[in-house]
Amino acid sequence: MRIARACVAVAMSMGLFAAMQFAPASARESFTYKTTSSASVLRLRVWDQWNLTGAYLAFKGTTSCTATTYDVDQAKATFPSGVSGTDHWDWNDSIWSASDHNACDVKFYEDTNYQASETGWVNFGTAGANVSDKVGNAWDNIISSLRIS
Ligand SMILES: [Ca+2]
Ligand SMILES: [Ca+2]
Ligand SMILES: [Ca+2]
Repeated sequence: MRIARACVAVAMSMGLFAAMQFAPASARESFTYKTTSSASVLRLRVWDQWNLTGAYLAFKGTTSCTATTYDVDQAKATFPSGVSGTDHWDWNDSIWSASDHNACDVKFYEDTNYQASETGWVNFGTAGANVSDKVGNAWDNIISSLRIS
């Protein structure tokens, strides 16, 4: 009986492993945040995988960012989470890469509502980069809010 149970447990764990191997790269959904409904100027994209892959959050405004960073152009105090069908996603602590556009840079925060540690202003450029390459891998899977300027 013990052996049979062990076999079932092994079979189940192998099945789970196989399911993980063939699961889509990301169970998250992509979102676009606009300062107004007509906003079309891309300012920032953040991704849930390395090298600008997976699902993304996009941020758009009606203008490019202003040249100065003290006047913040756009911000997000919390990231989305939820359920869609059988997928559960949570963007909190999930950003791995980013690109910024139209004169924008970004500042990341460890906690929601711009709390705890912050990165300072980072220029990812339109080609983008991994967060770990710009500010160190301590910032992988930790970002919970951001500002764009
Ligand atoms: Ca930039
Ligand atoms: Ca966090
Ligand atoms: Ca600005």
